[in-house]
Amino acid sequence: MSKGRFITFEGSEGCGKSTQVRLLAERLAALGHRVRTLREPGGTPIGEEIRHTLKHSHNNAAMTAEAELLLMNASRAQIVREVIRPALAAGEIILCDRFYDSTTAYQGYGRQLDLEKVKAVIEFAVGETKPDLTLFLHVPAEVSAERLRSRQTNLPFVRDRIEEADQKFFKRVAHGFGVIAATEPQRVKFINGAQPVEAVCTNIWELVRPLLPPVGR
Ligand code: Z5A
Repeated sequence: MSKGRFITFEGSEGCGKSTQVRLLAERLAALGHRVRTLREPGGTPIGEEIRHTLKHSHNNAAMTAEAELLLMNASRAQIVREVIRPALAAGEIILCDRFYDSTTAYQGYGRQLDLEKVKAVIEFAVGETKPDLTLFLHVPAEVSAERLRSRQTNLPFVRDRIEEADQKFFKRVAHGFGVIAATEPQRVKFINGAQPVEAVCTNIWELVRPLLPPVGR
C-alpha cells in the first residue's frame, strides 16, 4: 500500500456517490486527515475539457464507443500522473467519484466493446495506480431513475450525451458492476445505496476506518 490511501466510489447514476464522497471527506477532515476529493472523467484542467467533450459538447452526438473509451482514459492518464500519484506519495487520502471500474461497466458491458481491449487501455492509463478500496453503491434501476428525476426538477436542464442511451444500455452497465464486484471481492465492497443517507454513511465508515493511516503521517 502507498503512503496515502486511494478509495473509489462506483455505481449507477444517482446511486449517491457524490453525496457519500462529500460526507466521508468532511468526516476524515474533521479527524485531522489530509483528504482530497476528485471526480472522473475530469479532475484536472485537461480532464475537465475532456469531460465537456464527452458529456455536453454540441459536437459530440456522433462520438463512437471507441473514441469514448479512449477519451475516458486520456482524462484518467492525466489525473493519475498530475494529481493522484503525487497526492498518494504525500500521504493524502483520495476519494474519487468513479474510476476505472466505470470504464469496464459503461464502455465494456454498456457499449459492448471487447473486454480484453478495454482492460488493456485501462492498464495503459493507470499503470500501477490502483484503488486500495472501491465502494460499490448499489441501487435498483427504479431508485436511480427516481432520484435523477427529482434532482432534474430542481435544476436547469443540461443535455448529457451519456444519459441519452437507452434502458438496455443501463441494464448492461448495472450487470457489469455486479460482475466486477463479484470478481474482486477483496477490493470492491458492495453497499446497499437504497438505504437512508446516514445508514449508507455508517456502512462506508465501517469499511474505511480499518484502512486509515495514522493522523498527521
Ligand atoms: N463514465 C463512463 O462512461 N466511463 C468512465 O470511465 C467514467 C464515467 C469514469 C459521469 O457522470 C458519466 O460518465 C456517467 C458514467 C460515465 N454517466 N452516466 N450516465 P457524472 O459524473 O455527471 O454523474 P454520475 O457519476 O453518473 O453520478 P450522479 O448522477 O451525479 O449521481 P451520484 O453522484 O451517484 O449521486 P448523488 O448526486 O450523490 O445523488 C443523486 C440524488 O439522490 C441527489 O438528489 C441526492 O440528494 C439523492 N440521494 C443521494 N443519496 C441518497 C439516499 N441514500 N437516499 C435518498 N436520496 C439520496
